[in-house]
Amino acid sequence: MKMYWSSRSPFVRKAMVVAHEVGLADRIEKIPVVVSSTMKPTPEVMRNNPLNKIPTLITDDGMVLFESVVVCEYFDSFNKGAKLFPTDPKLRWPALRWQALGSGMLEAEILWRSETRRPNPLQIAVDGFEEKVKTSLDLLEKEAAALSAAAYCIGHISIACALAYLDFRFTELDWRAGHPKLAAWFAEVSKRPSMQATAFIDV
Ligand SMILES: N[C@@H](CCC(=O)N[C@@H](CS)C(=O)NCC(=O)O)C(=O)O
Repeated sequence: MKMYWSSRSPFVRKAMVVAHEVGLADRIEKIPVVVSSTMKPTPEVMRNNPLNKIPTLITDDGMVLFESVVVCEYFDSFNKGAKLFPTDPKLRWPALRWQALGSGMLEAEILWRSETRRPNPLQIAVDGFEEKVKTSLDLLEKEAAALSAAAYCIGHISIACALAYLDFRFTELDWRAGHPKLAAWFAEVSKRPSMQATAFIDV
C-alpha cells in the first residue's frame, strides 16, 4: 500500500496510529508530500484525490481511499484483535462520536492556525475556531473518566491526535490548565507505542 503522507499532518498521524495498532505500518510505503488548503493543489495528490487532502491511500488492489476515518476503518478491517471500530452499537456510537469530536477539533485547529498566519487575520473567524476548540476541551474534561473506562478505539485515537496537535502547533494555549483529567488521560494514551512511533516532525 502507498500513502500520501506528511510528518506534520494530524490526519495522517491518525491513520498511521491505526496502522501501528493493527500491525500494518510496515506494509505502508509513505510518499512524502507538501499540501495546504491555502496553496495551489499538489498535482501528484490531485491525480488520485480531487480534494487534494492527505491521508490518501492507494491499496494493493489499486483502490484509492481518502478521509482519515475511511482510511482508518480500512486498516481496521485487517485487525485480528479487538476492533477499533466496534460493531456492538453500545460501543460503536460512542466511539464514532469521539472520533467525530477529535476530527472536528482538528479541522478547527487547522483553520485557526492558517487564519492566524495570514497578515490580517479575520478576527471573528479566529475567535470562533478558538471557542470551538476550548469548548471541546471542556466537554472532554467532563468525559475523561468515560474515555479512560472505554475500550481503546478510534475515538481515543482521534482525540489523542487533536490534543497532540495542540502541543505541536499551539504551545501558547496551555490546554492542560483547567483540564487536569483530560491531561492525565492524554499522558497515559501518549505512552502507547503507536503514538510514540508517529510523533509530529516539523521538517
Ligand atoms: N477531513 C479530512 C481532512 C484532511 C486534511 O485536511 N488534511 C490536510 C493536511 S493535515 C490536507 O490535506 N490539506 C490540504 C488541502 O486541504 O488542500 C480527513 O479526515 O482526512
